[in-house]
Amino acid sequence: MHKLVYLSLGSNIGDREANLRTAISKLGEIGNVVAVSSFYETEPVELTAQPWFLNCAVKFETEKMPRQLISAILNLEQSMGRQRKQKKGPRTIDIDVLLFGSSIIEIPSLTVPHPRLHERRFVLEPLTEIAPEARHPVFKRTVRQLRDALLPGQTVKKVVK
Ligand code: PH2
Ligand code: MG
Ligand code: MG
Repeated sequence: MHKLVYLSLGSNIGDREANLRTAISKLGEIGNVVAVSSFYETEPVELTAQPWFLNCAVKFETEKMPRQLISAILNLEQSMGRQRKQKKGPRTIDIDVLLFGSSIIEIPSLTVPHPRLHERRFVLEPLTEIAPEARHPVFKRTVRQLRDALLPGQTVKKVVK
């Protein structure tokens, strides 16, 4: 039984666009990439003294269970040279699980829905592009409603090509 999963991808070290594209192609080894949002140039939040990010959202199908999925994702990040020097600091690639079907998951390595999903424009703007009607299983709001309820502040710019 496959599950529909939404992911947030981000990079702010090196060739950010190439990093996102490499990660998306490697995700194809873990499951099936169904849709990819535009790429967004985004102001860093939480830890603000770092370079701007390139972020996108990915719609993804996988047969893996949550524990297997997160371990495959961590391996993927590692294979792309991700180093964990500073919490929320600069990274070549970060892949976060936003939604896993309509499941609510609380295990040491993974909390789903992502605990900060609803307050991050860099997540909700790309996610609204590919999944406006997906529903947050805790807040019972759609992604579009969460996006529309964001307070102004964080700058995100769609990269137009
Ligand atoms: N990731 C963080 C912290 N802050 N800011 C932006 N704009 N994009 C990110 O992906 C991001 C961030 C921790 O994972
Ligand atoms: Mg993250
Ligand atoms: Mg992460």
